[in-house]
Amino acid sequence: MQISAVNFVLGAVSIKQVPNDGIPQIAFLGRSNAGKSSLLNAIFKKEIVKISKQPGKTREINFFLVNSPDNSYYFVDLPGVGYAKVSKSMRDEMANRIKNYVEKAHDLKGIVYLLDIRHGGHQIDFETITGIKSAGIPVLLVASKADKLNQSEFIAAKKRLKENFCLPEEPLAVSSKTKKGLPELWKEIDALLNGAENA
Ligand SMILES: Nc1nc2c(ncn2[C@@H]2O[C@H](COP(=O)(O)OP(=O)(O)OP(=O)(O)O)[C@@H](O)[C@H]2O)c(=O)[nH]1
Ligand SMILES: [Mg+2]
Repeated sequence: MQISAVNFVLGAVSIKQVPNDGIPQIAFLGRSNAGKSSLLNAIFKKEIVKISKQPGKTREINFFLVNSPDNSYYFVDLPGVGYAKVSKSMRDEMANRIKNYVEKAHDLKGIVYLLDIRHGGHQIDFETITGIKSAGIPVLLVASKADKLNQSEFIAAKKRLKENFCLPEEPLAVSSKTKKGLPELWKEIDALLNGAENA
């Protein structure tokens, strides 16, 4: 997909602020520090999304309006799930914000769920993915930070994720640093936008 323009539209803190204008939305979710914001910058080919070495950086539901020559979409950067180093009330508030969004956003077509390729999946990942699926939203599981592993570790990690998450095939692995897997990710996002079921 060709992008002609990307603009930050708003950071929503409640479902009332979520755009409800019929433009399809694709959201990016995963544990804090999984690389959601970096991946969006890599897709957009510009540093429009704030990232930081400090996990828990993204707190709002951030909407980016993406224009391609034929269409418009929102790409949505969600707060990280399960970040331990914020207060329990803040963690609960963010979990509720995500849950409300996933359950109530009319135009949400699918969620790209990022997992750091070096981790096999945590309890919070399994729980969150189950929650999204029970809300009827398709989930595309994607392994992030592929550049962090050597070839044999990479092969083993993808196999492990397939087994742990009972996937029909090995997950797509991407790197925001080297741009590995980004063309394939576009194809998968296109399928979500066109209503294909995943994972
Ligand atoms: N080597 C490498 N580092 C990455 C990659 N993607 C992200 N990072 C680094 O991982 C850290 C976290 O990245 P973010 O994109 O902020 O992660 P996030 O999932 O948005 O984090 P929260 O906003 O806290 O939920 C940053 O230091 C990034 O530079 C990648 O593909 N390769
Ligand atoms: Mg972020």
